[in-house]
This record gives sequence, C-alpha cells and structure tokens, in this order.
Amino acid sequence: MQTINTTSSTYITLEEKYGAHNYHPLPVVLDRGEGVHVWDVEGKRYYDFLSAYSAVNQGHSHPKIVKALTEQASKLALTSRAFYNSKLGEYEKKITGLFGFDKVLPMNSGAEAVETAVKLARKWGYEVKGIHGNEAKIIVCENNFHGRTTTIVSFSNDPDAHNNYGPFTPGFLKIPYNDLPALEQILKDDAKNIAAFLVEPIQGEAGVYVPDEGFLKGASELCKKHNVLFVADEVQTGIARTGKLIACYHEEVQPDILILGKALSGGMYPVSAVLANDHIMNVIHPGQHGSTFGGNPLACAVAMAALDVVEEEGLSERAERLGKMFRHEIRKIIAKTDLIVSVRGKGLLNAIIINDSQHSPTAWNLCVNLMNNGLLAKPTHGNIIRLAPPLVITAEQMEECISIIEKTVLEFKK
Ligand code: IF1
Repeated sequence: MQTINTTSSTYITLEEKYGAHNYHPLPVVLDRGEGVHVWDVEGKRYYDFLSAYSAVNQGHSHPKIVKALTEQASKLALTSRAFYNSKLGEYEKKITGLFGFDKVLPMNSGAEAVETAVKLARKWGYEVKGIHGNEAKIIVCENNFHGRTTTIVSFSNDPDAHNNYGPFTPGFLKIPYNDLPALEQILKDDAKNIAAFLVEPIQGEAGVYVPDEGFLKGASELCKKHNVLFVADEVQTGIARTGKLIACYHEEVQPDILILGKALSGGMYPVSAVLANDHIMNVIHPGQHGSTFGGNPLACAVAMAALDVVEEEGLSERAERLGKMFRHEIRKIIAKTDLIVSVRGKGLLNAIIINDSQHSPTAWNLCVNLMNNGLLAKPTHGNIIRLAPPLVITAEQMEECISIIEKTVLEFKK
C-alpha cells in the first residue's frame, strides 16, 4: 500500500497532465541526490538501487564531476565541431588511452552511439571488407536492448519497444543470446555479407542475463575468424559497473568497436562514445557523420572528471568485491523465503527473480514496499527486479541495504 503525500502528488499531477505517458514511475518524487542517497520532496532519504539505469556509478552529484561541470559551463559549453575546442583533444587522448583504441567518435546518448556503431560497421563492411552495396548484415541477439531509435527498435523483439513503429530498418539477423553454436552457424552461412555482431556483454533490460563463461571470448574469436566486427554495447555494463572497467575484460576481450554511455559522465550530462582502431574509424570522413553536441567542451570536461573518479576511487574493484558480498547475502535471504527464486549478476549489476509470473504485480508491489522502507529499485521485465546501487556504496551501507531488502522480503504479503 502506498500513501502519496500531497506535496509529491502535486508534482505527480503536473507530470501526468503535461508530460507524455512514456513511463510508469514508482510514486516517489526525487528532489536531491548525494552519493548513494536520494531524497524526495518531503525530505525522506532513500538508497538508490537503480542508479539511473547504471548512469550514476560515481554517485549522485559527485563533487569532482560537479566542479568540472560548473567550471566548464561558466567558461565554454558548446562550440559545435565547426571549430576545434580546447577540451576535445585532451578528452580524446584520455579516453582512447584508457580503453586502448586509436580513435573515439564522441556522441551524446547511448542510442546515438549505437546508431553510430551500426553506421560505422556497415561502412567498414562495404569499404574495407568488400560487402556488396546495401547487403551488409549485422547480427544481434534475441531480447536485446540497445536504445529506442527506429533503427534500433527494428531489431528488438520487445513488443512494447517495437510495435507500430514501422516500417523498420532491414539488415539485422537474430540469434539467441549466449549461443555460440548459433553464432558459428550464421557466420558459416553468410559471413561474406556480415559486417558485425552487436552484443551486450550482459543483457541488462532483458533481466540481467549473464552469459556463460567463454561466450564473449568465443564470440570475438568467431568474429575474427570470419572478418566480422565484434561490437560491444557497454552503455550499461561499462564504466566499472560489473567489476571491470568494461565487462568484456572479464574474458580479456578487446572489442573491435566499443560503445560507452551513461556513467561515462557519471550521470551528470549526456555523454556517449564509440571507440575503434584506425582501420575501422578511418572510413568516416568529414561530413559523413556528426551531431550538434557531440564532443562539446562541457561533455569532455565532465567525462574526464567522471573517468578520473572511477580510477581514483577504485570503483571496479569495489563493484567486484561488494557485488560478491551482495549476491552471497541475498542467497542467505533466499534460503528463508519462497518469494525470491534466485539472484544473478556481475559486480554491482544484479537482479532478483521473484517467484511469480511476469504478469503479476508482485515485483512492483515489492518495489513499493522497498520504497516505503527507504530503498528504490524497479522491476525490469515483470518478475525481475534490477538491484544496482552507485559503485561508491560502502560495505556498511551495503549491509544496511541488505537488511532493508531482507526485512521487506520477509514481511511481504502477496
Ligand atoms: C529507457 C532499459 C536499461 C542500454 C544499452 C544502449 C542504451 C541503453 C545496453 C541506450 C539504455 C536505458 C534506457 C532507458 C532505461 C534504460 C534501460 F530499461 F531501457 F533497457 F538500462 F536497461 N544500450 N538503457 O541499456 O542509451 O539512449 O538511453 O542513453 O529508455 O527507458 P540511451
């Protein structure tokens, strides 16, 4: 049962009346954030276990990132790429050095970066691999989530994301996730026309599906064997979230194209990036791709600070260590209840599977009760609740959150 205070209801009413209804938020109105905490308009404090879908890995309003934002904003925010600027080259050197690529193409949203990667892979396919005109194919996985543009939803099999948005962009082949034999077969059948394999190292939206050990390595080797680009969408799994700087590093895989977003800015500003080596990136020439805000000085300053925080505060190691603790403690709770079937994840990208149908309100109701008990989380699909706090969470705070989860689960009445 959720009681909505009048102040909150005022804000909710405004959004209901004047905003498109493209979301169904939990009934909480957030007003302030700091570290792992957010506060609602009534001043109630919550632990944030969504982290804006893993965009706030560095914690809400991290002082170093806020400082970079405010200082740069008061100096020079946007020039467009019609001119050079004093932040972009420094940022490009930093990010390509950190992730081990020759070049970066700076964009803004994750979907824009995925679209950029699709265009880059296709262009490489035609101009380097020699695929005949307009025949380039890109392999994707069932139950993928790569964003919400028309081309991206063209290869989604989620009816909500896909239905009535046609006509769709052709050129995408689908295989089951985590299925190396299927990838091998499709490559054997049509490698000459295949430019790339686009994959999430962990499928976040689908429900935090972690592939079998060896899937990423095997897929990248199959791609290399067939001269197909291995494209890792690390928008959600990147920037230390899974316990490594990018999730591909759990299997020592260096993708041909790396897509970053979300926590690349620490959640402070829309910043995304596509990284690749020269033999791929150099197919793009002036006037062939771009964006008004891509590579703006403000984004560069924020992203450099956000990347510094990841290194300085050891966020990858912290995510690895506290993620193991989290799953261990949740498994102890699972032993005491039949409400939760299992827990899965890597680092601090985790999910619990609720013992009810995906169409039941149970996961939602549990999230409302968690909210009432001071922890914010939200179901992904139906009966799966993603649990992903900012990576700056301390062991003590994690213990408190596990207690909140245990209390809420053991008290829950369907
Ligand atoms: C929403 C989901 C998560 C992503 C991956 C690209 C993008 C995303 C792996 C696009 C974005 C966001 C989008 C947001 C909710 C959230 C989400 F539920 F939609 F699927 F995290 F799982 N690749 N994911 O996860 O990045 O354009 O949004 O910057 O659309 O509701 P974006």
